Amino acid sequence: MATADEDLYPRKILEYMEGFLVSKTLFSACELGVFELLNASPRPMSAAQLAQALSTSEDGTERLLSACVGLELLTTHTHPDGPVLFSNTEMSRVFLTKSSPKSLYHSIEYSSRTIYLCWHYLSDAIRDGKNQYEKAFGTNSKDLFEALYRSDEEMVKFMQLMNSIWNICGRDVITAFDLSPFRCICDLGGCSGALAKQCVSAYPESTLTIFDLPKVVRTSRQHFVSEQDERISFCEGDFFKDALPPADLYILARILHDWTDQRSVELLVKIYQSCRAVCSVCCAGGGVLLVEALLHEDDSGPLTAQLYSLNMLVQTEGRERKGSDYTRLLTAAGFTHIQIHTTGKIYDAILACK
Ligand code: SAM
Ligand code: ASE
Repeated sequence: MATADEDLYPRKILEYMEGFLVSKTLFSACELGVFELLNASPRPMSAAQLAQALSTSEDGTERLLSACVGLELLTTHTHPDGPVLFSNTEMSRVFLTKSSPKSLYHSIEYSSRTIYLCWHYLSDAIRDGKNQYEKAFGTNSKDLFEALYRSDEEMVKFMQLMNSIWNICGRDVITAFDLSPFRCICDLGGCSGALAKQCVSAYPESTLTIFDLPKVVRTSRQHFVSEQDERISFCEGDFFKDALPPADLYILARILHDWTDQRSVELLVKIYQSCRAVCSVCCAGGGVLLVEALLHEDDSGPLTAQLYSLNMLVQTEGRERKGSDYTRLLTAAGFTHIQIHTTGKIYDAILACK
């Protein structure tokens, strides 16, 4: 219950107003290598030692470390006659160091270097109703992914961003439904293959083809998917222009949210036409699995999906949608037996059959 004091003290507004200070503190600590250095160090370090090793000012470093303690990203150790010493918290060690299997380092880097710059033009994006690449980066390509991949370096950064989240919540979306009847699966726009790896590990009888643009497939082969992932193969192409590889199940993870309703239905119709009719257990035909951050039907949340929808406005041609919106798009393309599974984490799953 709100007390009189809380009515007069706008705690939430103050927190929102300065929320970016938190993001920027995290970005800088990651970019400067604070968590990496503390992880490599055999013992806790003082601000002076960190400043020396990172070639940063002692005063600035002290303030950054102190803010990281407030954010519970670092802990302190005090000794009566020595300086305060800092070490990583368990959360920082698991999620902020580059080599950890659950690292979010590259997501944070992409947020800092790309998303933060795009959000500088959020008001313009809302006014114009379209992404702001031209203002933010001087790119005037009409093709969305030519703008997103404006250099090879930027493409690799985007792929690293796409890669990291599936090590944290990929299993939940892949096992939201029993996909074992689908033996031949195609991950359209499968990118770095992180979700594909989760899929073949959860379904030992299935094989998976990653379909993506040629330069993405080349990079994925070189840097992300090893030869040991024997049940994963690749196919280069454009899913709007080229024939799709035949499959029992198509996965579209974070694809439709990049595109308008019209382009989404166009892609779903193509999938409907090339989807094989094999599964007699769960439904009559082949299927499609959508993986997206679903909005609640009554617009009440979740906040993450609402904010992601604004991000889709500044960065893409699409939006986040409700379960009923995806049902409408799938139905328009001919799909039936539509089942929605919300996971309580960022991404949810929708299975539809032919
Ligand atoms: N499915 C991945 C995931 O969830 O991590 C990646 C999603 S990412 C937002 C969109 C993917 O679609 C990128 O890998 C991009 O290269 C691919 N893509 C975009 N346009 C495409 C097209 N016309 N044909 C094939 N792939 C495309
Ligand atoms: C896309 C997904 C993302 C296109 C651009 C993107 C993400 C960030 N930029 O399909 C991942 C989701 N995160 C946010 C903030 O939207």
